[in-house]
Amino acid sequence: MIRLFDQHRIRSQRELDGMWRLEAEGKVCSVPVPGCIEQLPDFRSYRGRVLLSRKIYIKKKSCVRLEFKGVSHTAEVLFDDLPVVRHYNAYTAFEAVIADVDAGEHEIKVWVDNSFNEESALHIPNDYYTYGGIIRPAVYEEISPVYIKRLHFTPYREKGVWRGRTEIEIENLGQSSMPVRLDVSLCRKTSFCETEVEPYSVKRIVFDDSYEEAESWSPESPSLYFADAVLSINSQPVDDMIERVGFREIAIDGRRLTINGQPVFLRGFNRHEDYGTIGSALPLQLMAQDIDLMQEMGANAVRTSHYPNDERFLDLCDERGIMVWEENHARGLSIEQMNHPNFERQCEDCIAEMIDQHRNHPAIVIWGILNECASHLEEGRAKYMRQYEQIKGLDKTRPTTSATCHHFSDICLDMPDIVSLNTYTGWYWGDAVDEWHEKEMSWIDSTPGAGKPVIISEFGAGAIYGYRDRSRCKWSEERQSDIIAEHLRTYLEDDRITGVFIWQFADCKVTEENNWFAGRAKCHNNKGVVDEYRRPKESFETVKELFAAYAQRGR
Ligand code: ADA
Repeated sequence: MIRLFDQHRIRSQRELDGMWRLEAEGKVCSVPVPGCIEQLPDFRSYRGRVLLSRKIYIKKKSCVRLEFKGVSHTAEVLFDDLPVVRHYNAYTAFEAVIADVDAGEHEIKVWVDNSFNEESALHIPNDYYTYGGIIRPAVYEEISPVYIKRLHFTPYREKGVWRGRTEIEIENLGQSSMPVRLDVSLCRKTSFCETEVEPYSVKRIVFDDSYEEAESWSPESPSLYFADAVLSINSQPVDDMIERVGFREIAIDGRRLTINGQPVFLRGFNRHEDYGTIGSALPLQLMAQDIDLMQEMGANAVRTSHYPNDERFLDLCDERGIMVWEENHARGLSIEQMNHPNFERQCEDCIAEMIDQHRNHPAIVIWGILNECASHLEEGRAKYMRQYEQIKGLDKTRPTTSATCHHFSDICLDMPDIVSLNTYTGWYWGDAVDEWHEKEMSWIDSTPGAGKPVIISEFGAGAIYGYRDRSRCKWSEERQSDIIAEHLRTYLEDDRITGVFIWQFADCKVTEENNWFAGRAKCHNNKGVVDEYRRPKESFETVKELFAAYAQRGR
């Protein structure tokens, strides 16, 4: 399954799922796609390049479009042994369009590299695991030489009525100019335009309509609509694209985040895409189960720590009214790591792809960057500035933030719309949570972050599933429950806070190449409220009880 709805009725699209041939180091076997190579007996801790391949059959001479939703972490794709695209980063989609492909059998090869090589600035040994493989769905399509490249929808309110700006890009792969007609339907409104697309070019067409019958999207009532674009040549439909959208406006009102003018309180979890037996290639069933468990605890938000997530997960959040803080791929990078020659480009590529590919999801309410990177240094500040500016240049409709761990020393709080703090009082350092919190809030008031909404973006404690100890000592489920409860009581009572994200939803695997993380029991980050197999720890009930108690009070 590619998305939770059909994106095409006219375009021929088939999924590249199933068993692919895997060749590496003289071994040949087969691996399921989507899937992680680590699920194979000979590749459980493999780091390096593998070659994945399979055949496809093209019914009639056409242009072929390949799209990979996620290959971890670097992909080099060949079509009939010709290189067609290269992509870095496991967490954003990429495509290749190949013109004039003859009917018949063709071969797709993908060199996949998950090594921590010198080219990689973002996939490095870290407190999560970089798996290997085609970890998310992939498709191949037979498209018209003139086709719809993308559809972006931006809702906005005007004089109490919903309006929407629909931007559509049409690409002409052919050598002659092409007269086309474009019809767009949304929420019982249809618009069309007729135009000409020059050879070898992309043309952008913008519709801007009012939608009097549109119901607002909100966490309580997540109404969704299909924007359906059809491209015709000589009155013959040749391509289409369907996107699912929602009518809602995000804003900041004083210290509160608002949706459609209503203040919201984010009761959330940080969630890695990682599951005990299958790594980062979660199928829809397990994504849905994760959201079921988070909602059972009373959560209404999730942070995609620390990278853009699978679109099917975002589709589920759209349908369930789960608010999403999505962020670019970065975790805990020092200024030396931020000075890696590829860092800026790899971050900016990730931001551009994340926003281009995910901006239509109404559930995404915040764009985040650079979790716990060098925001306490002038050198780091310049890089933060560039990334915030890039986001605002691409999408002004969502607030920005970045989770900092530079308590009392962060020098970037003037940039984001929301101040976000990762704080591990009670786990990494002593103090009473409320005392530390007051010190932190006073410090913020002395910075340019004063008066901005504040999110406590991480707090929590480790616990080994099944380890119970009446002394409530460290690593027991009881201690984790106590620490999370103390944090929640402090933050849920504080109306200067507009949201909390518990670290973390589920235990996740970490890399052994870094001693600090490898020191973690089981080589996992054990701060999950459930373990890597989604077995609940004692804190599951504690969170459920406290989220429920405060939800009744509008928190
Ligand atoms: C940091 C980081 C998380 C995780 C956490 C921890 O806040 O943002 O990814 O590593 O620490 O468990 O220590």
